[in-house]
Amino acid sequence: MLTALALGSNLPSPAGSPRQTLDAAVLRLAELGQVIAVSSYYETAPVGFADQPAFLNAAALLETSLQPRALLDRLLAVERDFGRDRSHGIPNGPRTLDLDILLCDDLVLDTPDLQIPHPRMHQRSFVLTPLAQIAPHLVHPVLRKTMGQLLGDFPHAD
Ligand code: PH2
Ligand code: MG
Ligand code: MG
Repeated sequence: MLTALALGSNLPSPAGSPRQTLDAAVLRLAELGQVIAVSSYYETAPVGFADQPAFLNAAALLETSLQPRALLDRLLAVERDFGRDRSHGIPNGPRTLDLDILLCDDLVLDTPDLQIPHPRMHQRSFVLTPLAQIAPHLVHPVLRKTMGQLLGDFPHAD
């Protein structure tokens, strides 16, 4: 299935700076399927918890035969390999690496630990800006708008 992923980092990881971390994370994604596209890296102001470093955010398209639940487990393992520690994190706080599933084809899934589409993706320009760069015509299966349209809905899209 064609999967859209969000990548984010705002702390150094064992791979180095956030930029080096995203570079290394993309290489790990290639172990999970075929990486179809990777966006530019965007420096973004933190959303939700302001007192933390700026993020580096990106999006990727991954063609994978893994089912979403299995893909999530693999992404969480990659996050851990890059030093992500979920045991004492502030919600929305700083992280070495965040890998989120945004969309999987036109699947709609609502389980306690995995919701697809990502429930906040359409409210976050740090997600929509990179995703609309690489997949402007991809359609949100619930809102029935393209990524380009969702980004355009932002009054102050940057
Ligand atoms: N991730 C969050 C919370 N806030 N802000 C930015 N700019 N980028 C993120 O990736 C981000 C965030 C929780 O996942
Ligand atoms: Mg996230
Ligand atoms: Mg996450």
